[in-house]
Amino acid sequence: MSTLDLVIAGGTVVTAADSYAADVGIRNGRIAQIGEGLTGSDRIDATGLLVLPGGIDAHVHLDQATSDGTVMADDFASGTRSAAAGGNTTVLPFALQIKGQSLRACVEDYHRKAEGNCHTDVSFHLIVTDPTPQVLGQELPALVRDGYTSFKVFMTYDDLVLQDAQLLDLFEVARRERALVMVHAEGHDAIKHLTRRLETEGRTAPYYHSQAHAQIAEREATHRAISHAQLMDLPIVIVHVSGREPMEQIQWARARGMKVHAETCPQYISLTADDLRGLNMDFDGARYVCSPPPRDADSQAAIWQGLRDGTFDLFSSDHCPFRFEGPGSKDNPRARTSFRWVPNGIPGVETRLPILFSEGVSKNRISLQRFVALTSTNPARLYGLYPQKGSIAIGADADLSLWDPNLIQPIRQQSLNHGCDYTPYEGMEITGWPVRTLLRGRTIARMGKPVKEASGRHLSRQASEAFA
Ligand code: DUC
Ligand code: ZN
Ligand code: ZN
Repeated sequence: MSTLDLVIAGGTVVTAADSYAADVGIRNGRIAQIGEGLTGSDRIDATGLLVLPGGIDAHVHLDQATSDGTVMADDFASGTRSAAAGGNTTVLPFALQIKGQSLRACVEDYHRKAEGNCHTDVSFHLIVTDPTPQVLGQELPALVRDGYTSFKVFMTYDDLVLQDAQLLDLFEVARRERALVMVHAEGHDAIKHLTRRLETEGRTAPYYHSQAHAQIAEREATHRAISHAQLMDLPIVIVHVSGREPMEQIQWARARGMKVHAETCPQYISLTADDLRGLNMDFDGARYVCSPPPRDADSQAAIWQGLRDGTFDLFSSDHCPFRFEGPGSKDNPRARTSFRWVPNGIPGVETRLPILFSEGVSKNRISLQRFVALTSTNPARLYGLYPQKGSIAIGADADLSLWDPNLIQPIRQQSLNHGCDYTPYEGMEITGWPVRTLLRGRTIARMGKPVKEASGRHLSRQASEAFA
């Protein structure tokens, strides 16, 4: 047998099933041997470190068009550099169809933005906003067959919302083509009604975003999406579940044998609606505006329970970065007039894994195995990347993140690599950090700093295991 290119020696290998002491041997970018006393041309000493499959962040927004022309703070270069520094080796951003645009054209356009700029591997989900007969009958089926095997739909936002009849049409195509649908479940009419009422009452500060996007509206839409999926016999993913009530809908469906998968995000365990109050109901609260918004302590406790008991399959960042200073937010005169104009989204691709590790593993709320399942193995399985990605096994890509479980340091904006000018988690004390990230056996980040070269590729994907 030929020599190994690299051995990660002396660490503790952690997968979604096990933890054990072993060396990991890498050849031609793949894991070639797992065992004791391995030797190779090169060696990384992982004594005292955990060796995990690289993080897979299945929900990030990079360089995505917005309805008012606000530019996202991260393009592919900065967003994937930030991802790599945070222990990720693959991210899944969204190729968004603008209404009236061909879906194929928007995918090609997104590839042009990504080409040569990726520091991690990437694979595109689609966002379908205009399900014309051409999209339903030709473009979408062809794209799914080309390896874009998942797409997102929105139940709110004026420029993105789909009516129930359109959702049902899309679900039918998804069932036939075996595409996994990700649902943004918030009831549009309820949000519009509450927004109007709050504005009439003069309640326009960023905090009121959390009241307009009420948990009841999320619960209702979650149930509606589940019912549509049941009618079409379709597995779905409810993304960015924020609290107890929508989560209970998912449990209700699962208890009846429906294939409803669920994702939650760092903001729903680390923030509450009170953060949107800012210093004194001022504009500082705009730093925490995202949809759905963070809820309350009761919802945080429910989300933790769901992370432990398997209600949640996925823990993604929903990285959706807008700068606080500049036309995107603080200096946008419209945003000052009402929360409705504040861009919905916060950064988090670099802090997702440290937050879950620290709050979950280090504080004994979840096991290391569950951490790996939620952040790498399940996303790989659900989005058609397994077993190439998401595990430490012979033949898999050598995508690894090495963790120092005892390294304690706070999250600081000045140390992050994203294009955003703030982090909502400033000062949060973190125990356990990724100290080195490898993509196909090449180091892409060390001690929170990405390397220069961009060696990431676009991955075409299989059908989701949800259809198995
Ligand atoms: N939905 C997302 O998935 N991300 C940011 C904003 C939103 O509404
Ligand atoms: Zn969404
Ligand atoms: Zn999102």
